[in-house]
Amino acid sequence: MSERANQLISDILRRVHEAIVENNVTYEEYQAAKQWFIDVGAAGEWPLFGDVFVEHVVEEQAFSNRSGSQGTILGPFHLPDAPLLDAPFELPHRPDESGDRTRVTGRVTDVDGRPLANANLDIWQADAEGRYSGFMPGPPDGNLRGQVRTDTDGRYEYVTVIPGPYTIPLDGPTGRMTAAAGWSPWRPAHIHLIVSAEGFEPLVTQLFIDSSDYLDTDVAGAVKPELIVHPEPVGDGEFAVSYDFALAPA
Ligand code: MBD
Ligand code: FE
Repeated sequence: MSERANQLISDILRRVHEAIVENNVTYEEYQAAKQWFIDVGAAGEWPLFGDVFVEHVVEEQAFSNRSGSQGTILGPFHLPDAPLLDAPFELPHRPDESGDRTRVTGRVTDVDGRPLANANLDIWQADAEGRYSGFMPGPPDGNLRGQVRTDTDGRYEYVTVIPGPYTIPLDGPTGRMTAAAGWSPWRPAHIHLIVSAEGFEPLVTQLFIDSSDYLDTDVAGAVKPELIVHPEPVGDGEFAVSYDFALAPA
């Protein structure tokens, strides 16, 4: 028996019990909730549900006192072992990949601004239609997933396309719950990154595109103002974004 488990489980159940009493929950509502739990499991949506509705509070709590750049939630769509890219550092994509072509550049430093050479950036994102490779029909395996390393000045760059906003599946139990509550099911357009370097805390974060809808109504509650970027047109229909990451010591 773990005192931590006793404390946490008791506290969560007490709050559920209080919600039932305060809202006069009926037997019909209890049976519907039980069926909904079953449906979430059958649909394989517990990771989605957790990362959309719970993870942001864990992230804020875990890292509220960390120095360096802001992080945000990991979400359910990271895959390990994305290819390490060489110049010209283009995330793998289809020949006719839609979306505005964009070069992302910047530096990785420690919290005092000293450059970190050979830091790793593990990058993944949805395509222009909001679909993640490996999880949704459409994009081929590995699409818009890759890793790059910083040079001796701590500089990195990669080329991608601006992702589209993402909606949680509307026909599944998580989407049905969201619709029942009258909430928006959308996440604003974002690029995921894990920035890591020897001797530093890995930074799990996202960059949000400032022209996207839903920045103020992210269903996952994961937008932070410091993480919103403005892609600048650089001609020929292409864009550029610059963003620097400062890593906290391990
Ligand atoms: C996403 O793309 C995402 O980043 C999160 C956190 C949850 C659902 C979909
Ligand atoms: Fe995402």
